Amino acid sequence: MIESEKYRLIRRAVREFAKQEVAPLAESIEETGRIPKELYRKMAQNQYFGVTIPEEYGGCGAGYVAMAIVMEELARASVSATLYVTSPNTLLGLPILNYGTEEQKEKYLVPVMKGEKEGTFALTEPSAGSDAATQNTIARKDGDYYIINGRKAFITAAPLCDFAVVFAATDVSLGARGITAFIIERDTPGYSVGQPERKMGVNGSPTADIILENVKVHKSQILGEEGKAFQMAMKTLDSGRLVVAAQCLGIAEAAMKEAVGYVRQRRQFGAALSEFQGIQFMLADMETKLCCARALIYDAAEKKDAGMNITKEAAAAKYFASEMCNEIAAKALQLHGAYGYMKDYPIERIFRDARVTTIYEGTSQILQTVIAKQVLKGR
Ligand code: COS
Repeated sequence: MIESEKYRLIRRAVREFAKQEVAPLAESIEETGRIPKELYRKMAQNQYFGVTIPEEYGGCGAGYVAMAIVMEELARASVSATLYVTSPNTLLGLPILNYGTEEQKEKYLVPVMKGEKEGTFALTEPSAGSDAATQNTIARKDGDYYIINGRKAFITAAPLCDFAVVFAATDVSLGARGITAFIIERDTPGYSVGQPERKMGVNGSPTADIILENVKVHKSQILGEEGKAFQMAMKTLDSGRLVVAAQCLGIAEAAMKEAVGYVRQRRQFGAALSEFQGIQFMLADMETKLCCARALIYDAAEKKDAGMNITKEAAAAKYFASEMCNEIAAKALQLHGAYGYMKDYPIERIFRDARVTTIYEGTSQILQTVIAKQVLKGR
């Protein structure tokens, strides 16, 4: 299916865009800490922010196989650039699309698709990472309003965003069933953003805390139903994890390309490294794992497009692909020897960018528990 004419055309177009528009800026994106406005505008124009979002809200409704292709191709050029694409298509866009009122979709989703507004998904807290249901951000009802206090941590693009979908406990005694999501605009009194974190990789997308101090929001800013936001977050993460897996595939492809290019030209002991069988064994193992990840990812994407539940498939794809891209990036760096440790070679950045993928949108260990739960339920 991914070799059909339709998907081949999409891949060719995105690959060309990544090569012409993104790759030449990859280093400067890291240095400036964000993608240039012009690139952001071009991404919006190409509808990369709405691959999974229907046309009526400004997307192109091309589905998850197409989304995986877009992610894979863009990630080959710049992982930071893909972070601007994941949020509108999954963590931010899907809750608004699937649970928002028409008014909320018009006000928040449509401008995001056009690249006129940026938003983010604020679930994680300093002490609620893997244990996402134990929210310490509290929303206290006050007539038609809620007063929200708390701190959200490691929030993607927080310094750039106009609004956030913030998760908060409206009834702590109910645990996962007492969590509600609110759309909160950045200029609401009491909403502030922390200093951008100093990160190991993906430095072209700023990450920061969102601090909420007596933030007063009207009940019309609730996204979905009161107390139902945890399930909403989990369902959204199923799609998010699939898209991160495709990002990992692009990272691994980039690492392979660097490794192959290097071992072909580097000569030691009178021969190119590529002529040594030990090196060939390494490349063979790397390529085999990459192909396994590709199969898992596109199988999950086809199932998602067919309307199936992909909790297990998305977790397995992200678990395998993120571990795989770290292994391949590490081996590709190893094949470069000391040169790979130098910032002059792209593999140094690829290696650092890969590292976060086994952590965000569910650590490998959490994904193992998700997969195990599904396996035990289904047999
Ligand atoms: N789809 C729909 N509903 C889901 C779901 C899914 N994939 N996963 C869980 N739920 C529902 C459960 O059915 C349950 O609903 P009921 O209360 O109606 O029974 C509810 O959510 C609570 O589920 P569970 O008991 O499994 O919750 P836990 O607190 O044990 O947490 C994990 C489950 C650990 C899997 C979850 O907290 C998680 O994914 N943590 C990682 C968070 C993460 O990825 N953070 C990254 C932030 S975004 S960068």
